[in-house]
Amino acid sequence: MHTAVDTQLIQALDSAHFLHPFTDLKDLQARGARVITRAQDIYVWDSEDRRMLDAMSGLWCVNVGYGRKELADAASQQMMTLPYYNSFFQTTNVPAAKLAAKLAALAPDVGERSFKHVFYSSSGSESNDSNVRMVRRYWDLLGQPQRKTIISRMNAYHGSTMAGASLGGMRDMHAQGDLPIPGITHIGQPYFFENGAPGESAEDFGVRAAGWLETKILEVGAEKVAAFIAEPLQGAGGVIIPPASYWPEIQRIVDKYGILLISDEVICAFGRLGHWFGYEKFGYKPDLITFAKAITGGYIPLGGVMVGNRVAKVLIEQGGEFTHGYTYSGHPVACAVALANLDIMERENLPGRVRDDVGPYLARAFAQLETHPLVGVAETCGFVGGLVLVRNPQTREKFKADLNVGMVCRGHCFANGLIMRAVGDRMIIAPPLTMTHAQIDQMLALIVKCLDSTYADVRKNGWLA
Ligand code: PXG
Repeated sequence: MHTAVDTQLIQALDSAHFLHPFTDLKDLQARGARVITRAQDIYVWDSEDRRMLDAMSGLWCVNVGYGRKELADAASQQMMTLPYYNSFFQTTNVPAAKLAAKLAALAPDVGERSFKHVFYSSSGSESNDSNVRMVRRYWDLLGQPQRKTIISRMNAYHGSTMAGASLGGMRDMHAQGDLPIPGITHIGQPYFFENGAPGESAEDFGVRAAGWLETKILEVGAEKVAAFIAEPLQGAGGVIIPPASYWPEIQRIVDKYGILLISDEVICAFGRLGHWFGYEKFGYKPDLITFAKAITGGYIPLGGVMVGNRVAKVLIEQGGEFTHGYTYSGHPVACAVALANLDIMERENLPGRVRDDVGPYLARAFAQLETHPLVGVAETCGFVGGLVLVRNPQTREKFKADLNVGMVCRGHCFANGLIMRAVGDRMIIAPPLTMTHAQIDQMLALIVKCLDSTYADVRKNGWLA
């Protein structure tokens, strides 16, 4: 169904009044925003009725695909029953309580770190702010108030609030906000392609990169470190997949110094890596898990922190009132949609499907891209993928950053009806987990077409080696 939309009118209203996130507004006003009007399955349409294959699941969230009537029905029913009530003053609501129990049941039991409790927010950023509050409260309650420092990683993304952006390791964000806030420090990322030494194996590099955590702990003073926060794999940073040796070594180090481990799974949870949670894929044991995005398939905002027993026990038994929370903590409509969404994921076995079927299928197809003359490396993990555009695949020589080859490629993607993200010259995908083999083939054919067009451009411009 195509409903006519006046593109120019919407673009004019948009330019005049809507301050977009992470956007050069002057540039957007000059070019006009793309107006997205509807979506179904793995496709979105713009106001000119152009169809695009959404290989980014919206923004890493529409894991179940678009057009799920059950989710709309769950929202509608809950809105008519109880659209809102707070959970502050000794009150709860049915979906929030049921969802907390459901999440606790989904997280695998890892002993002291079992997850039986959930703290709700409405986004990943807020959830990470809650993490900072909770972690510092935990150490205060244990009589170690000097443990304030949280260690994170360069090029991590943990959100856009003051604490979220501080935890994140994006230099541009720090530069604009006089960040990070005190008590947050960063180590290098485990990006073998960029940071591996000549002759070093990926596994050796993984252990070396994890070792930067120990170095930092000792530099700060072990008795002052509260927690280490990391994404299982870095999403917004460009789908940086750590070598298999990385996480076990991180686990050894956090255990050695007794510091808390926060797994920011805003992108990696809910089937993305072929498991309910990303830490299962890499085999470590976090104390806290940040979630948002795909918990509701992106159909409505919801986020939160799953609080492991080690922390929950102290907060509950020794903490008294925790002076922290949001108007929308445990929002009944968002929680009802999340429950319906998890039902879909269970019924269609989406995590298992990614692990055993479409994930390996995508991995094989994506690896073929390494034969393309513009591609230095092409790798996947579950249902995310990243490839690097390079000047010379043999030597893996990069293009000069100011040529913006990634943006050239992204332009070809839009022109050819494919939505793919560019992070520098790393092209990334995170498609809906519902994709069929035929749709994966279709996506790969589009990717090849866009790579070919990009190659023709860089060749014409004389940018090749
Ligand atoms: N943690 C992680 C790991 C994320 O990926 C957040 C926290 C913040 O979530 P909210 O809901 O506050 O946005 C995120 C969000 C991109 C992009 O360009 C990625 C995110 C957000 C915006 C853009 O890839 N991830």
